[in-house]
Amino acid sequence: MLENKVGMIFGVANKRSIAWACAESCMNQGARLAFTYQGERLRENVEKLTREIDDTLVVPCDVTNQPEVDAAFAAVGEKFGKIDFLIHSIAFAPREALEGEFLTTSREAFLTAMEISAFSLPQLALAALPFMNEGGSIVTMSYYGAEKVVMNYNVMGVAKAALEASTRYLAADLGKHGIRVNAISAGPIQTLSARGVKNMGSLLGYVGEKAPLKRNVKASEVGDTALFLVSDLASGITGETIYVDCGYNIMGI
Ligand code: 0WD
Repeated sequence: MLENKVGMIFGVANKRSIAWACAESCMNQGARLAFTYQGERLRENVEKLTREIDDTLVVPCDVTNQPEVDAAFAAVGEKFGKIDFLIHSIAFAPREALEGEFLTTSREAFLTAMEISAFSLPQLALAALPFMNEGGSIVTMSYYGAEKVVMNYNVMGVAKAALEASTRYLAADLGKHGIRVNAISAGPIQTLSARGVKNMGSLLGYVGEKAPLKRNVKASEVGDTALFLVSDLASGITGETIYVDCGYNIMGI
């Protein structure tokens, strides 16, 4: 399905990362991929995970470092000559902002969460534009806390709301270039980032019971939806937020 397509994957921290599930789904369908990692801390993990992959590229890219972002795109452009799709699967907020009341969020935590979790989407889309000369597809990861209050999710919910709005504005800007932009609103999954949210364990239990499918979603299911969105099967879809949450979001009382 993705033969001759080149993708750039942001947000692999380890094998549990949603970005890694997306990468596996896309590679199974023939995509060639470039991976970025945030800082030396994660370099070894990503290099180990990607060691067996033929024809790949692994480059550092911390989104708070613009020269590093530019260098990452230049390296991918040089190796592959183009980018067909981009998976944006990164977010961050200081741990102390992910518990207690939203009311007391510091200016610093608010701005950090917004910069890394929301601004990075238009930032990376702009950097990708010169390389998406045959059109393209951009997919980002959101969460239900963007639209409803989820205890402890706090400033990350506000950042996800900005991310979903950014998805729509980018879709409007980039449609004329044949570039589609969509978000996946994933149900809770036990990953490194998720462990930063207080009481994640009980949230998983609650959601798994209440969701129509009576379970939590798997990272591979999010990966397969990302595959669909970057493939030509989704050629008429842009600006959407698609739920991959075992149906949790449709439930009322
Ligand atoms: O329940 C979940 N796990 C859900 C996650 C439900 C719904 C949405 N999401 C979202 C997250 O908010 C995030 O946007 O999915 C995305 C991926 O999250 P993940 O796979 O759950 O978490 P993880 O494996 O930790 O990947 C996120 C990565 C970072 O990992 P750590 O844990 O080291 O912070 O985002 C990257 C980093 O690799 N990241 C950055 N990348 C570039 N520059 C930066 C940065 N400044 N900061 C974090």
